[in-house]
Parts: sequence; structure tokens; C-alpha cells
Amino acid sequence: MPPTYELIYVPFTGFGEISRAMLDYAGADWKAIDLPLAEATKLSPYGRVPVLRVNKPDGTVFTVSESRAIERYLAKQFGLYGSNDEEAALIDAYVSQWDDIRKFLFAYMHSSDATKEEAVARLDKEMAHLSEKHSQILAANTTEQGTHYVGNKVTWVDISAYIDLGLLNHPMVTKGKAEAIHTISQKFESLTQTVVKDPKFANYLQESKARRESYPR
Ligand SMILES: N[C@@H](CCC(=O)N[C@@H](CS)C(=O)NCC(=O)O)C(=O)O
Repeated sequence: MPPTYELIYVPFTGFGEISRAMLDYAGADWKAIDLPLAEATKLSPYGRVPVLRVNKPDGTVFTVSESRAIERYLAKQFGLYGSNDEEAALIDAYVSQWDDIRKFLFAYMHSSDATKEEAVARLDKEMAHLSEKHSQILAANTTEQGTHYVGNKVTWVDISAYIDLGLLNHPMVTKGKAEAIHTISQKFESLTQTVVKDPKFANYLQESKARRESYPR
């Protein structure tokens, strides 16, 4: 009997969305436990969310926090971590490179009027670098099965990049930056199409729409 999963987070996409997408993609038996931040963090071993609870068939419960640790665990559980150690290492590297973008994205989002210009310039520079390098990797790995970061099927990093591109396109981010974001998104169009057309991803698209509609605005 496979385990069941609970993902504790807040009613927002944020750090929980990639894990949610992976759980949906894998067709896992899972429940989203979306709570106000103060309540959610009380359920975390580290005081931060997301937290994954795995209810194992032997009756034990495994609990882990940290979004990337949760995603890596799920990738291993669901066969989304490449087909060998080399592919897994490349997936880790590309995910880390996306983390760099997030760092500059959050700095931009939280910048004051005085620091905004500098934050925008840094984000633009990082985005230009990532999109140039990653579009080369993706172009070199385009087959009849579509465009993937590694191998010829969807893995964790494909899902992660898809979700992060959605985050970059969020109105809070695109405000005043629409053109740069549009340019970077276009470079990932082939990957985005591959992920969206994967029949297993339809489950996430449907479920996430319903979830997002239930989040407070
Ligand atoms: N490194 C953590 C960051 C998660 C994070 O910052 N979560 C926020 C909610 S979006 C949180 O739990 N904040 C509560 C706090 O810092 O006290 C991860 O990737 O999971």
C-alpha cells in the first residue's frame, strides 16, 4: 500500500507550489493543509512551512520541512529525479540556479523605492544569464518526446522551472517589468509546452486552479 501525504502550508502558492505540483503529477493520495501562518508554523519542526507529513503503511509518520528537501524527497519517491546519479546531480545544479533567481526576485519584491532600481538591474542581469544558459541546455535536449532539462521525460526540475516561471509572471512581479519577464518566458516556451502537454500534468492544472480560487486575495 502506498503512503498518504499531507502538505502543511499557507493558502498561497509560494514555497509550497512545486511540492503540490509533484504530488498531483504523481497522482499521490495527498491532502493540502492550508492554515494561517501562525497556526501552520506550530506544526513545523523548524517553525517554518511548508512541511510534508508522510503517513507510511507501517503506521509511522515521517515529517520533513524545507521546500527543496521536500521536493527532493518527493522526486526520489516518484521517479522524478533522473535515471542515474549524473542526471540527479544535473537536476540539483539547475534547481540551485533557479534558487539564485528567486533570491534576486525576493530582493526585488521587498526593495524600497531607494533600492528598487538596483534590485531590478540585478534581477534583470541574473534572469538574462539564466535564460541564456538554460535555453542552450534545453535546446540541446529537445527530442521527439519534447524539451526537458535531462533525459526524455518530465523530472523535478522541469516542474520546478514551470512553477518558477509562473511566479515570475505574477502581477506583483511583472509590474513595471513586463517586457523583461515576457522575454525570459519566451525562451522557456518549448519546456513549458512539454510540461503542459504531459497528460499527468493535467491533474495539477485542474487541482491547482480550484485551490487558487479558494485562497484569500
Ligand atoms: N527555506 C524555507 C523558507 C520557507 C519560509 O520562509 N516560509 C515562510 C512562509 S512562506 C515561513 O514559514 N515563515 C514563518 C517564519 O519565518 O516565522 C523553505 O524553503 O521551505
